[in-house]
Amino acid sequence: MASGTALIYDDEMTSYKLLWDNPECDIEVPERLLSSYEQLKRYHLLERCVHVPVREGTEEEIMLVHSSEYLEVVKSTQTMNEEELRRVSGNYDAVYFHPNTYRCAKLAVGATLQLVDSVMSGKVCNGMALVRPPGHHSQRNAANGFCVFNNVAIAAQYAKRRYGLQRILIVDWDVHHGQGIQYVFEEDPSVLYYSWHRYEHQQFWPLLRESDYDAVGQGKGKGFNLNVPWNKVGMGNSDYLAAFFHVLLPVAFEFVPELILVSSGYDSGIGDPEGQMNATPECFAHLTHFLMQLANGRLCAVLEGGYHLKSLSESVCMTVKTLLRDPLPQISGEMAPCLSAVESIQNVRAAHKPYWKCLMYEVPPVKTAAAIVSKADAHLLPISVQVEMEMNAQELKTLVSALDAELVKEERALLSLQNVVAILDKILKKKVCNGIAESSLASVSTTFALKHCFDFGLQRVLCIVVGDVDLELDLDDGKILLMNICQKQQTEKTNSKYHISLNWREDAERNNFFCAVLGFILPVAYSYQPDLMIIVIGPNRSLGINGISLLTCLLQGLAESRILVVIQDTEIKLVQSVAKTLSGVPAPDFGAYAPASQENVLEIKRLRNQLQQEWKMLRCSVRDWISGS
Ligand code: X5A
Ligand code: ZN
Repeated sequence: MASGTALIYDDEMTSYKLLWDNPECDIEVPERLLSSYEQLKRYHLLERCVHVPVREGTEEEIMLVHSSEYLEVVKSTQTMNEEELRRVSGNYDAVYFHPNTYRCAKLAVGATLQLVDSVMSGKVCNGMALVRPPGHHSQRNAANGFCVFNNVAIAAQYAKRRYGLQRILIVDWDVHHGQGIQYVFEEDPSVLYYSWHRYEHQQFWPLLRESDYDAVGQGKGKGFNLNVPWNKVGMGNSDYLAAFFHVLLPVAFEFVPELILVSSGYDSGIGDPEGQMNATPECFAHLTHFLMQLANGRLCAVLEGGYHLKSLSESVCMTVKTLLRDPLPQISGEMAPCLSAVESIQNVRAAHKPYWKCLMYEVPPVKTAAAIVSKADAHLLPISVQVEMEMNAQELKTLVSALDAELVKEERALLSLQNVVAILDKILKKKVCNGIAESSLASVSTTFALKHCFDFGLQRVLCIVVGDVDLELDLDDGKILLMNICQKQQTEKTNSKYHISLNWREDAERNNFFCAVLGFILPVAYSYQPDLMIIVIGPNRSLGINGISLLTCLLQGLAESRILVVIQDTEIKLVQSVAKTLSGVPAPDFGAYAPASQENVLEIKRLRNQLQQEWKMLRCSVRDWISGS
């Protein structure tokens, strides 16, 4: 990997200045460059850099961003007298021309491109260009805000062309919005433009609506323009760091830039008359350091604004020192962003949520959905559970009539389906992982739900019925494995591979249903490998809430945890606990170990013997294994 830091500077860029009285422009002085350069010398940073000469940007290069008409206008200012210069300057917002402006503007473009070439060729790893005039406000047909040619925008277009780059990140930490850069790349997803700027609800120059956080880019470029508007002055180190942590850096790491261009204005630093912000020079060391971790360290910093000579030159030094890989200085101040900063950050993040995964998945996806008949009971559900309104009646009718022409005629049956279908639909479409639905006719709605599953294309559904719910199902083809957990002691009962009755009498004092779950239900379920599970809970249950919770918890290992729990309305008091279990609360405490009753132990044994040929996960002895193979 390349090492070394380029520094690009030429005295000649100090050869233009404001010739008349104009309080808006008089801060942009040649001393900005001189004092920065002197300070680099004083800190012995200059001698540690690789010096690259400047050159003029060519007309062709300038026209990567600007029109030839505009280029001709700027060119024509070389030979103008003061009066003519004033007139041309007056055609633009916050601009002054001097006979040397054109020459310096060409050098500023060329210096920036020399820097890009030094980094892209591997001559150095990173670098800084100290240039005047700045560039980020200038536009295709206009000078603006002391800027003549858009050095950084030209550099990005140049790097795309010359080096075939596909992703360039432009970080504009100048305190003004680089609207010129935004306009150039608005529709271009290959250039991600990030700018924070003093905004004050559009009361600060350049007073543009499109500087706000909701300007996210256009067309193919949506998501590739990030504006962080500061609505208060006095933003400091912690506000800038927070914007980096919570907006720029996550997106930049997801973007994976191949080159970083920094529109490196220091009017965002403490003491600056334009910015009125509070960030200390050390802050720029940290900002630089973070950006150096991207794009293989390929970073080009290009001077934009910065009007407090001391603050400017110290901040330039901090940037160069960091590029040279010196240890980072301590950052001062209480590390807490202010409310207004956090508001802006929140707004940008929200505006960009549709475009960046790192912002999208910050809220965990809804795991559990619930639909219950009485919405008044909704408060019983854990807050993470999404409460569903039942499906709209027409939608439901269409769906039902497609699958069951008879059912659609029965009003009561139809009603009982609403909740179940609404939740099942969400699960099948993977909008939620699992869900719970109350039904007035659990048998009808479960039967229908199963039809809907197969219509959707599922292969195997495990259906566990707890309590009295009669399902009329065709169980021969193995698409459904039906397991009834009941308390009726049916002596004459034949268990088949896909229809199993487990007679389980819960012992009031002892919570030992886990014997049945581990010894029988789970091995069978794992052998079956369902792609959805439906647990139906009806009246006359032989299982209490603890048993049901345990079952629900442990079954989540199957079918990507896709479980639909259908609860008959008589059993509504279970909703809260089941919803908790589904949303991830661990199974309830089972108390001290107690062996299962003799009847229960025998029942498990009997079922194991009957079914271990079919469901091989039931084997737990060598004898089982031999007899089964
Ligand atoms: C490059 C830059 C600022 C122009 C301010 C005009 N321009 N009020 O910082
Ligand atoms: Zn600025």
